[in-house]
Amino acid sequence: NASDLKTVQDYIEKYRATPNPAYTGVAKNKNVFVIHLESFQQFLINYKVDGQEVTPNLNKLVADQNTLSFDNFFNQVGQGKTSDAEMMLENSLFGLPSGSAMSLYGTANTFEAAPAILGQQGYTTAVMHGGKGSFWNRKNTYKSWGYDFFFDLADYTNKKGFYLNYGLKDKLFLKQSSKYIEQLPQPFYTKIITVTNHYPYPLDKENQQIVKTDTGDSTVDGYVQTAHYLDQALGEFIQYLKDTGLYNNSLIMMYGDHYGISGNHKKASAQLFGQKTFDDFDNLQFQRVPLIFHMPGLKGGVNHTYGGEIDVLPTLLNLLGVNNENTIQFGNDLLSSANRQIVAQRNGDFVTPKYSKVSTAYYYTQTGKKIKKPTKEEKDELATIANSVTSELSLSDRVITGDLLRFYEPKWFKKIDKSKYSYTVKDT
Ligand code: GP9
Ligand code: MN
Repeated sequence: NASDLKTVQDYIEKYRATPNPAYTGVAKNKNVFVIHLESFQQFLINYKVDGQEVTPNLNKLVADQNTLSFDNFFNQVGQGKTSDAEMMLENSLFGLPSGSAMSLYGTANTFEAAPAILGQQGYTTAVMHGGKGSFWNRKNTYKSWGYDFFFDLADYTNKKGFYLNYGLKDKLFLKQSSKYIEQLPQPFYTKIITVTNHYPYPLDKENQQIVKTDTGDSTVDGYVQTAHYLDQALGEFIQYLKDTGLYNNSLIMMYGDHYGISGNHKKASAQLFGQKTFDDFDNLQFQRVPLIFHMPGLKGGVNHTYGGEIDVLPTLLNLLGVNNENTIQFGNDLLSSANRQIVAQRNGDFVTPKYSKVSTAYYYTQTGKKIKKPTKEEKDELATIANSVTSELSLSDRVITGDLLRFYEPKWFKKIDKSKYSYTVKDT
């Protein structure tokens, strides 16, 4: 009920980090491309197989002086995988402890999502995905989030050999997306969801343009190949943006949604890094995924702040100069010096610049050494962090399971009328 909302609001206001004013509005009224890099982990950046870069295009992008990237940025998904990433990125709300929040609550709940917020700032908003529109209940959830358009598999040409695993192959998908992109009134906000780099990483022969790794674990070894393919697709897409001039008036944001190599492949993971072992601590650190912002004129560099997917929306809204006061968002601006840098995992584990927790074990983040006998001071610090992790996760769950945003009516935000969104999805 409404008093639950007050509890949530009090918590959020207590820890809200004032956004970094040096970045406020630097991307005002720019088009925004949000590019979802399927199963893409941070370690792939600058990783080489047999001397060959797996992701030359992303490496070049990250090194660009107008690219701001984060190297201590973590995925925070649970069972909802891609859908949890989408929920966090566009609402700054966590996925649920089990199941997918988009599937369970996406249709009925009230949201204050990025497309709704930006739509009210004059943006046209669209999602493009070469997979089935019913997957993860996207077709309904996107209406609740205020997306003007959703282009799914049915809106793309799908000839023999175009489709692989969960959707159109990324190169074909991105190429065909141009016809929709070019029709969007500017400024636009468009989320482009890639899919080829998805478990179990199959790829047709002609697109295999880098050798597999040789750990002997058949699912792990294909990962670099599909990641390389995704990188090539991105390279072509960036070239397209340059050719059309969109590159010059757009902010490009890219993120990896979650791991590609799960914790069930520790032996192979150790081999990827020439390590003897790969323990729970290593696996937690392995949850890093890229977060990249590129825009001509953007003050770039590699930022080492610890953060996660929950923090993206406030960071993005600050770059776009959109007022974000009093919002029900659990994340904070990653560029703010007041960001507490406590990165929750959905299961209650956490990472901070100082400490990492995996189930009942604590480690020093910088060395990976287990904390066997914490001092009194360390104990207190760890308890404080653990408390705030539990609080933010459970309060976020209350927002979703109690549909609390229906009670929230800030003056600056008009609630989304779902019935006004008429796009249909033909695969069901
Ligand atoms: C399918 C895709 C995959 O449309 O987004 O989702 P995932 O299996 O990664 O959660
Ligand atoms: Mn995914």
